[in-house]
Amino acid sequence: MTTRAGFIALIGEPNAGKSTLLNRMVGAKVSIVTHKVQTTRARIRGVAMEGEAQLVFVDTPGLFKPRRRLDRAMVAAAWGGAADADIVVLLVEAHRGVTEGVERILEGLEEIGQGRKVALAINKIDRVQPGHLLELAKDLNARYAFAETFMISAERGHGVEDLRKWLAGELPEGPWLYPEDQIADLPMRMIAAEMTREKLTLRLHQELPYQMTVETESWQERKDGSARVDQIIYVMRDGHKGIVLGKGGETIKAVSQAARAELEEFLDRKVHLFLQVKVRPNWLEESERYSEMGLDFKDGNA
Ligand SMILES: Nc1nc2c(ncn2[C@@H]2O[C@H](COP(=O)(O)OP(=O)(O)OP(=O)(O)O)[C@@H](O)[C@H]2O)c(=O)[nH]1
Ligand SMILES: [Mg+2]
Repeated sequence: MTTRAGFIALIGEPNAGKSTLLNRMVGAKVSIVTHKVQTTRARIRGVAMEGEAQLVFVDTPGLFKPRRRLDRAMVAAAWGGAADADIVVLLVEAHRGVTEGVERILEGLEEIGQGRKVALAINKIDRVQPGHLLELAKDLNARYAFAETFMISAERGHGVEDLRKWLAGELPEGPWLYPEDQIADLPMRMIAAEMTREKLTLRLHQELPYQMTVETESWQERKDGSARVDQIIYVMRDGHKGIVLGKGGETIKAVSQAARAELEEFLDRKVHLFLQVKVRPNWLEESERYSEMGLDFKDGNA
């Protein structure tokens, strides 16, 4: 029996559907998904099996023009993920086509693509007429020598099977990198913080999701088999604290309930989740916040 294993980095513009694709490949929600851009902040690995091949998918933050320190650290993490991978899959949104952002990523690929295969996945094909797709595939292939092109809908699952099979065949021969039943390697406290951040992001408007972060401060196992999880939501201003709490605390209550339900489902046991909001005007410049997110603080230097 010849086993294969390796890392497959999913890259693309914010909102391209990278996390959705990772979750579909793994068959579980490992990485959070929202309709807003810049949801994923660090590299998140998810493991999938295809025959004798172990595919370790690396979800990355979207690639965009960074402005803040956090943006720079996110973009560095994304390119770093691509540089460490055996295979890179670039996701491009079918209905948006070759945007300026996609052009910039193609430039970056000239270097990162050296020494590894790069596949193109045109995603969200459910949003366009099939006629557009061939033209877009041709255009993109004229700009970069992709090893293969796939038309997929990460959300609905179209084309995902073909992509997985192709990736399995392209990975190097070698022993598996994770135990067969492992699907993720992010610590549970981080997964739990991400779940809360997802629920907050879905409820908060405009810039607020980009100005907050969530950390799991403590995790206690209880004798009855349940877990007590304490998390802190860091915001930058007093006004933001009020928005996160909501009238009579209704927003934070709803967020807490939704996050707890998801966490309980993931762990298959009871969870007591306690959320606290703290104002920390400078959290975007604190190295500890970055290590909690799984990002390199130094990468955020201008
Ligand atoms: N119609 C449609 N929507 C999709 C598809 N794949 C993903 N989406 C939606 O696109 C939005 C962004 O998906 P994500 O998976 O969070 O995108 P991402 O690339 O991880 O985004 P960032 O983490 O911000 O870089 C979500 O609302 C998804 O439900 C698809 O195949 N079709
Ligand atoms: Mg994402």
